Amino acid sequence: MSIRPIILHPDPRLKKVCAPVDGVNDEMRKLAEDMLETMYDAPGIGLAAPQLGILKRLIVMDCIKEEGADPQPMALFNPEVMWMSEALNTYEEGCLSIPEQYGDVNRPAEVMVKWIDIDGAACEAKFDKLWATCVQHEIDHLEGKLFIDYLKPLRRQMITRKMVKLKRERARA
Ligand code: K2U
Ligand code: ZN
Repeated sequence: MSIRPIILHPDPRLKKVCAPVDGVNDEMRKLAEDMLETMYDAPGIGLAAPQLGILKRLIVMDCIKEEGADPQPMALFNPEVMWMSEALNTYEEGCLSIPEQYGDVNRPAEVMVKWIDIDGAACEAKFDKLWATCVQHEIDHLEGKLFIDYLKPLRRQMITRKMVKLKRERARA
């Protein structure tokens, strides 16, 4: 298992539509493990393959935040939203590719998602609360969409300008 560097916005790889995973093989299982290790190290509650520069439709999540509760790591290959509730939920989102920046995003409160799991089995489940927000945030990454795309243009531009400055400073360090 290895912790891999997380790509920071702005980066063209974060704006691409990712290709489906054709077959859950050992290479894809290793990638899922590395993504989970990278996510826990960040720390975060979700991570999408394009955030590691791999333009494949794979996301990982573990939205269990209660101290002492058992972790609930999930790897979802080729996730698809099959149904969305009409009810919406607002959550102040962040992103590991846009550190220290937050903004309110409205999303459907519940979603039904189907995917292929780490054993290659077809799965389907309904997500609510933070899991629903997270799975939609991660599937957006597979479509090249970031949470800042839901914010007002001026706020999005201000965040992007801050990230350009941060990346320039990190490159100099
Ligand atoms: O995709 C990512 O960058 C991972 C995000 C996922 C996420 C963002 C907003 C709301 C839910 C999930 C990171 O986990 S951001 C860090 C974080 C940690 C705890 C709670 C919310 C966000
Ligand atoms: Zn993100």
